[in-house]
Formats: sequence, structure tokens, C-alpha cells
Amino acid sequence: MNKNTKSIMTNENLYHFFERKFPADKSRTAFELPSGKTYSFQDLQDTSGRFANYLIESGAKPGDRVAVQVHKTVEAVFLYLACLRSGLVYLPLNTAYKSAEIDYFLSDASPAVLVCDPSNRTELLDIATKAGVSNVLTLDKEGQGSLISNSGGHSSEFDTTIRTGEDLAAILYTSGTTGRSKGAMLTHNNLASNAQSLVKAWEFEESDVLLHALPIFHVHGLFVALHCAFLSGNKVIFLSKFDADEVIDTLPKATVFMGVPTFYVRLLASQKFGKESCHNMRLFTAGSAPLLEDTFNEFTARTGHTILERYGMSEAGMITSNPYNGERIAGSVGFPLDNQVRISDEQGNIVKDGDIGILEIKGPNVFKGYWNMPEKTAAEFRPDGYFITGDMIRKDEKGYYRIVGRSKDLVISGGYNVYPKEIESYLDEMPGVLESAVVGRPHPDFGEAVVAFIVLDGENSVTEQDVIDFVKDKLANFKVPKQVFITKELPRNTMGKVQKNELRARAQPD
Ligand code: MCA
Ligand code: AMP
Repeated sequence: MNKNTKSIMTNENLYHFFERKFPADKSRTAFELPSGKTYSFQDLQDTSGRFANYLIESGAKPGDRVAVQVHKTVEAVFLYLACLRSGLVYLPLNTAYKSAEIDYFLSDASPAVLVCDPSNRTELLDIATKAGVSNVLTLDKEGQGSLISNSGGHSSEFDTTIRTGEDLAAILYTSGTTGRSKGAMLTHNNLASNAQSLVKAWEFEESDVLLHALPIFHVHGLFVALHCAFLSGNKVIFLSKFDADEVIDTLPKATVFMGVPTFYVRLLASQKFGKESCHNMRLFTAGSAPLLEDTFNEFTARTGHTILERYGMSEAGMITSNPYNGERIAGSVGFPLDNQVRISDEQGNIVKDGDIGILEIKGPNVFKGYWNMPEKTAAEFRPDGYFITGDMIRKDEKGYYRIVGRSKDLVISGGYNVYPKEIESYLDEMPGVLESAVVGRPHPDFGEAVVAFIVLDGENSVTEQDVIDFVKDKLANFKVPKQVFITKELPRNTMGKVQKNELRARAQPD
């Protein structure tokens, strides 16, 4: 057996898996922009190969992390693919994160490379240097920057690095209940197995055209959407962000669309959205946050299509899905995909059928653990290997899974997760603030919105706006409270624990 044959047989690199599913004719379009500009599968292969050669030749080694905080461009997707190909571990960061948040991620993950927008380079350089990052590169909104110029002269031929399925492909930071973000370590096999399940469950075909409007720094836009397209050799119409008008105008060219519930709320708010825009569509999926029954029903009435709601998390990709063929039920997240699930109480005892409990999962999609946090990892797995999701679930009489709440103190706003503890710890540091409590309240556009209750330290003149400005300076915009209530004291139970339910009731919009 020659060396090449051996590597083809043993390589479990996710890129290698994708490559085998790309269309035979590489001149076919992989990405199309609203401007009409296209990128073929050959472009994808060449540019990711060039980036991979450059990254490795400039000193990064397989297993090193590459932190990326850039706008959504096709070049950023090629960078992701280059990391996979070269065995580097991709670490995407929300573009809304501020320096203090980036500081934490870089010092925790100690990446070898940081790729950022040129406008942030100066601000991030010190932080990166302190964290030991040896190469700070730029990539802008137009897909230009030092990543492109530095890699320019490198070969586009690159032999995809051999990886086992257990090697890391990506680290995704997910906020933690303690306020400290945790880096979920995802392997090549985690991502490959989940992508395969979705392609099968949602019946992707090479002829599909995916309209992509999600950000590409989270599971939904990066893994769920793009992996389905790569594994099916689809064309992706790539929008730089969600804009309802642009989506409505482009939908007639697409067959599949994926969104967070806010996307659907915004589409329905437009008078021009209706059956005509959807005549080519075969599938709309929703997830990342609960889809309201009203939105589900109104969508069907307006378009004749039934949204397929699915459920997942950074640590496991997609866990359950409503059926592609079969009844999709409003308020339910369907049935387990290719993972084992069980519903247990806090102590880990399996609850009776129909009772509410915490969902526990086990399977090839479940992550390897939290980066640098062996104790936290151990605490979130049962001794028999089941991961405790923290989501409260009930299996209904028809066998559909329904999310009824969360055992974790979490707010999901427009599909972004916000852990109150993180905001509270910033607010508690604010001069003039004695203590704070953050809760979510219903929001017509974002599903839930963050609001804060503040107790002032003595006779202080801190205003609501001061509090908002203070947070805005330090944290990503989606974490900034939409409203601040200055209150005399926080309600507590006899154990001294803040009663968030009472605050949620007080925070209800009029
Ligand atoms: C923007 N703002 C927000 C949010 N987004 N506030 C709360 N929640 C948000 N999600 C702020 C802006 O900074 C601005 O504040 C004000 O709200 C209005 O901004 P707007 O222009 O309306 O926002 P936008 O730029 O249109 O963004 C809204 C959005 C975006 C398109 C819904 O948030 C989005 O793309 N969300 C998708 C998130 C996602 O992909 N989640 C998947 C996670 P100001 O006026 O003060 O500046 S993956 C996951 O959860 C799991 C694994 C899963 O199951 O998929
Ligand atoms: P993340 O931290 O981004 O991985 O978010 C994962 C969390 O989003 C899950 O643990 C759920 O609480 C929530 N989530 C994802 N999909 C849904 C859905 N369809 N309905 C309700 N919650 C969801």
C-alpha cells in the first residue's frame, strides 16, 4: 500500500470528509454573493489550501488554536476550512465582543494566531501579545487584509493533514453560569457525525441552494448551515448579515433557509413576505431559541410552509429535530437525532415518562470537554458518560420532546445566550452600585431581552443611562440591558438567595 492510499483510508479530518462530497465538477458555484460575485468549489479548495500553507509555513502547528474575530465573508469561511485542513483548531469569536471579553478568550485559549478586523488590530495587539499570540493577521469586510497579502505567494496545493476523529477541530466559547465562559472542545468526529445526521434527517441534495443569513461564529451559522451545504455539494447564497428585505428578495433563488426565531418574526413583520417569495423553498428550519407558537402558525398561514424546529447546543451540535417527513409540532423540538437521550432529575435518576427533567445526552456529537477545565467537565458528565445539558425537557404523549425551561440561569436574546452572572459581576464593580440582578423578560423581536435591577450604594446619583453606558463600554451589545430598574433592595428568600422569579414578574412589559 503506498503512502497516499494509506492516508486516504485513515484520514478522519473533517475537511477530507467534505472534499469527498464536493461535486465532481469543481467549477460549480460554492458561494454566491448578492453582488453576483461567485466562488467555485475549485476556489474554495485553492484558497483554503493557500491559507493552510501560509499558516503552517509561518510557524503554526497542528493542534494550535487560531482565534478569529472577523466580519462575515467567504474568505473567513475559507480560513475556517484552512484551519481544518491543516489540523489547526478554529476558535471563532462573536464580532460584538469587546476587548475585555477578547482578553479572557485569548489568555484562556493561548492561540498561536489571531485574525481580526483591521480596525481592531491596534487595540487587540497588546492583549494578543500578552496572551503569547505570535501572529496577528487582519481580514476586513471586503475579504482583504494581511491574511490575504501574506498568503498570496503560497501554493494552493495542500495535502490535508491527517487527523483522527478524536483530534480537536474547533473550540467554541459558551457562557457559563458562574460568569466565566467555557471553551467547548469539538472534535473532527463530533462535527462530521452531526453534519451527517442533519443531511440525512433534512434530506439535503446536491441541487439544494442554501440562503445563509446567520453569523458564522456560532454553531448555527458555521456548523449546522455550512456543514450541510459542504456535505451535499450545495450552492450557498451568502448574505453578510440578516436583513429582512434582502432575504425576501433572495428567497426565490433558494430551497433551504435556516434562522433563529427573530429572523422569522422580522420576515412576518414585512408586508411583502408571502407565498411568492417561497415558491422554490422546500425547507425552513428554526432554532437556537424557542420559536413561539404564534410565529409558527402565522408562518404557515402566510407561506404554506411549516417551520421545522430543532434544538441543540455548542457542546453537542444538533440534538433533536422535528421530522422532515411527518408532523412538525409547534412548541416541540421533535425527536432525538443520532444520539442517546434520557430525562433525569437533579440527582441523575431517570424520571417517569411524561415528567419534566433535565435532558442528558450521549453520542458521537457530544464534545470532548471544556478547554482547561477538567473539574467543570467532570461535573457536567454523569459517570456513565452522559452530558447534562441543563435544559428542562418533557416527552409528550406522541413522543415529541418539548423544552419547558432551563435549570441554568440563562437568557436567550435574538439567538444569543446571555448568562446573567457575567453582567452582574460587571455591574457589581460599577462605582455607586451595591448589588445587581439581571433577568430576561419577553421581547417582541428578540424573544427575550436582558433587564437589570440595581441597588445603589448609599446616596448615589447613578442613573439608568449611566448603568447602560457602563455595560456598553465593556460587553457585547446584546448583553447590554434594554432597561434598568433602580430599586431599594433585591427580593431574597430565607436562605438569602435573590428571587429572580419575582424580579421577572416585576420586569414584565406593561
Ligand atoms: C443586536 N442587538 C441585540 C441583539 N442583536 N440585542 C439583544 N439581542 C440580540 N440578539 C442590539 C444591537 O446592538 C442594537 O443595539 C439593537 O439591539 C438593535 O440592533 P439591530 O440592528 O436590530 O440588530 P441586528 O444587527 O439586526 O441583529 C439582530 C439579529 C442578530 C439579526 C437577530 O442578533 C443575529 O444575527 N442573531 C443570530 C444569533 C445566532 O446566530 N445564534 C446562534 C447561536 P444599539 O441600538 O444599542 O446599538 S448557536 C446556538 O444557539 C445553538 C447551538 C443552536 O441551537 O443553534
Ligand atoms: P449555546 O450556548 O449557544 O450553545 O445555546 C444552547 C442553548 O440554546 C440550549 O442549551 C438551549 O437552552 C437553547 N436552544 C437551542 N435551540 C433551542 C430551541 N429550539 N428551543 C429552545 N431553546 C433552544
